[in-house]
Amino acid sequence: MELIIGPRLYSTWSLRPWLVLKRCGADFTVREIDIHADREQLLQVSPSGLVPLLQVDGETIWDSMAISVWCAERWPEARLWPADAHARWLARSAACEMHGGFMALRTDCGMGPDHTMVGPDRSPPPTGEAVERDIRRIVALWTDMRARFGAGGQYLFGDWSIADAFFTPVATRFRHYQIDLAAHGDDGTAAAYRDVLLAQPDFLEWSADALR
Ligand SMILES: N[C@@H](CCC(=O)N[C@@H](CS)C(=O)NCC(=O)O)C(=O)O
Repeated sequence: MELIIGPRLYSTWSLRPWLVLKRCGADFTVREIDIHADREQLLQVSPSGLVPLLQVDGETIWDSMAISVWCAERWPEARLWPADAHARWLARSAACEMHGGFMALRTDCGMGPDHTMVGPDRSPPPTGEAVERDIRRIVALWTDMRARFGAGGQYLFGDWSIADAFFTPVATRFRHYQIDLAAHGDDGTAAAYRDVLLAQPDFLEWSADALR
């Protein structure tokens, strides 16, 4: 089984299914393609011209959410969605909102050049109504889900789930762009959750590999 990804430094879409596969304990190899410098290699393997892709059982599964859902089917014991039905409905809603939305945040706060960067070299916070709206919405979503379903653990729905994989790149953006969550309605819950995502061991492994 091979996961084909873009450069670890900025391919946020690649990070998500990689975290999910790690969580499953999957035995997989990784092929990193420089998607801008090596378009030819990308187009040879990718029907959509995008990464990530999972090559498995003679098929190429494309799209980070499709790969994550495939993992949830293949490894039910990994409990990639919450066991509680209400939590599960909303975990899927939250992950899908991230997968399909927050365009202003994505546009104004690109992942590069270095999502692991901390200290004085970090980028200044973005300005603009649309990105402010996205940040407020994420703070409200995180706060609400943590309050309702987070009691059993540190993650959005208690135990780690696919929703956490999808929000990890948001946490890196909040750190990199020095976004003051309190100024966007946070009572401390969202900042604490951001820090949990940034300290998750698999994410730290990805970050270390990215800087190698
Ligand atoms: N909805 C897709 C989005 C994938 C995507 O946009 N991937 C970016 C890399 S982070 C890409 O392959 N870009 C290559 C290009 O635009 O040429 C998913 O979830 O996998």
